Amino acid sequence: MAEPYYITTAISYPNGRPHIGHAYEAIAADVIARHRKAEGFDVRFQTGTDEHGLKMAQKARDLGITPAELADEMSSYFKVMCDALNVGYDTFIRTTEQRHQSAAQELWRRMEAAGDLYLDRYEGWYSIRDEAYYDESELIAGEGGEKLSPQGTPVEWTIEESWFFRLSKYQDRLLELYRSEFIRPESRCNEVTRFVEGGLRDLSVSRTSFDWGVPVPGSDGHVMYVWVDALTNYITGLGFPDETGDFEKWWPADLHLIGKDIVRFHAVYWPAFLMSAGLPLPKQVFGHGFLLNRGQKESKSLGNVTDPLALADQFGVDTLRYFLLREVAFGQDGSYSPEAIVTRVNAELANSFGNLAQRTLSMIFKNMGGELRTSFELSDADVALGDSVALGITGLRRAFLDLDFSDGLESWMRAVFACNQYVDEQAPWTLRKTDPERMEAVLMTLLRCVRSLAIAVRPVVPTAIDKLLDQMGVAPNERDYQALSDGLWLERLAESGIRIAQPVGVFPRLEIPEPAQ
Ligand code: ME8
Repeated sequence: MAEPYYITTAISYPNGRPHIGHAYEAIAADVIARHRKAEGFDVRFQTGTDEHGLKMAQKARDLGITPAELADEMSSYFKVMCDALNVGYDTFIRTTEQRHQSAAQELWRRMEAAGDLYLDRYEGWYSIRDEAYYDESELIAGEGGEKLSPQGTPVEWTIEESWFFRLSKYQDRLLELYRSEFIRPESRCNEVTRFVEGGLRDLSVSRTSFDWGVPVPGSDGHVMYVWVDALTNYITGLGFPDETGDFEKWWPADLHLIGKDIVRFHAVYWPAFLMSAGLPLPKQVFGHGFLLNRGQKESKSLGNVTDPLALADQFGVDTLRYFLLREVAFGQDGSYSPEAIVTRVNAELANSFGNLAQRTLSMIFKNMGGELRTSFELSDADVALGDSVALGITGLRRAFLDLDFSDGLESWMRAVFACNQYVDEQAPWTLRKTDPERMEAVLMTLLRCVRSLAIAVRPVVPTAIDKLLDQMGVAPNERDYQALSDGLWLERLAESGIRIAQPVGVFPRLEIPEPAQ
């Protein structure tokens, strides 16, 4: 039976429309999910929206609507974004769903039963934007000398009666956990380790100043701190508190993919809540970097906020996906601009791989009447090319398993370059007159390489690759990595008499857009 693999993204605040950071995270998670499927895992992929908390309540008030109305409208845009970007989640959780309330309340009861919750008074610096309290020592000074959170957001001195979670009790167990590969990349693991080594204070986990949240069981007037509720989403989607069925099959999650700003919540609070409730811990938390617009953070005041769907419309969904994973070293911050997208995609997808595939198919169409051969004699050069391609693909697979996408794609590109060099050296267009049999062997060698390279990169650019594989007569159920060895394909070719028709390019060259007037 296939091994289960459960991956989640953060659930986004639907207090506005999705931005490029949301698109980046969703695309990366989708590529991981598709890659794991191609590797033969049984994959479950969950995303969703985080609809409670003060941030949502305040935004709704500003707009003169209820938080539920705001959540309903905005949450739908996140689903639209996933559909538009070909992000194939299995579950989309909304934290205002009844099933989620039940799950969060059950987690609460278990933490209470473990003796980890107590009532006290809370005073501290609270950032509504981050939905987090900060210690005085963590604050930074703004331009006008005002106090700001470490994320640069405004903080207010807040006093309220609150339930507390005995976070301090879990310090040693958490530090022990960080000695495994629980937090990645390493730099984030070091940050969190230093934070926890500095000593943990108990965490305020309920609010009385507003009611837009999950009610605390048996404690009128208290709603749960939004992060307690939000983190629970990862098990709500599996049917918790029912611990049979999906929960049993998929929990613990293999990977929580999140941005670097929320690593602390996932690597400190979440495992501590789970330890308290006696539930297994997720296997890994990966904090990816931030995406910057020409090196700058997007913000309404700078007027540089990009709608990810407009970007996808302009450049194509597959090409945007490829660019984001290829350009940014996963885990670090990255920058994008229309020029960078066009340059990267033209060089690698259009001119290198696209051109290779198009040249190969059209030469087979023109010079062999589209008919394929299943037996041909291989020269040393053909065998060497096959080896280079296999090496490139092994490099991609290994790097992708390690979430090192840009390295993986670089390895794949090296194999594409080897193919293009082979075409130039073998010059099949001259063989046509001098040695047609050799020409056929060259074109078939290329076709085999194109097929393998296409299958390898399919998790990143699924739509274009499926169009290409359709043109090559590769059956839809023979596009996973198991099909990389081409014995099966050649056998089917022999039976089916597939022909290559006049090919249609799948990676068009892009133009750098004119700057807006
Ligand atoms: O943090 N580049 O929601 P959110 C890359 N609801 N990633 C970015 C980014 C950028 N410029 N800006 C944000 C929340 N992100 C909580 C999560 S999970 C139980 C609750 C990432 O809508 C961010 O790091 O502010 C996070 O992983 C995700 O987008 C959602 O951010």
